Amino acid sequence: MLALVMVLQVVVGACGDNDDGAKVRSIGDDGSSSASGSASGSASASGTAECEPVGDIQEADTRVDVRLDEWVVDLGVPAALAGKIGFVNENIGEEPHELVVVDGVTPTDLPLDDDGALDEAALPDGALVGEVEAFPAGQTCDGVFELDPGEYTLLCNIVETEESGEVESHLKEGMVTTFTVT
Ligand SMILES: [Cu+2]
Repeated sequence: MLALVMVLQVVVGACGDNDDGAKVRSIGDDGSSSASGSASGSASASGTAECEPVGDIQEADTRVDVRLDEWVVDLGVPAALAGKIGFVNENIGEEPHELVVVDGVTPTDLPLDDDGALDEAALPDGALVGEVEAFPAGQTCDGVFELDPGEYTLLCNIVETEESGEVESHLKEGMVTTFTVT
């Protein structure tokens, strides 16, 4: 399995070298480098960072399978009990994706910017719980968040600018869903 993952990473890395002109950004990107030290320079340069897990999935009280694809956030279960909830995010698509966790703001009430992406700064204080930042297709990247009872919105907030100048917001394309914690 490890060998397979390494092969996939090499493939992804190769794609990153062949710059197709698309740019990827994600909210909360502070430019920090991978703590694992395994991310290749080319991947970082293209904006397609390797997986940086959030928290320790081994410490999660509950695991929720999440499948990220163009253009859907597909949850294995729609709800879970409060506590440390570990989202096991599998990117089954062809592009990098991420998972942003928002507390108490429904999909239709999300503040949007001009690109149709979530305007993080316009969220109410404390609504942005956290995120698993963009990671490549074919990989699985975990994120553990301590969640109180409530209604949450999960989304991918990647925006790509094509060479043509066309802007593609993954949120606008439909990568958003709701999740209930009881
Ligand atoms: Cu996405």
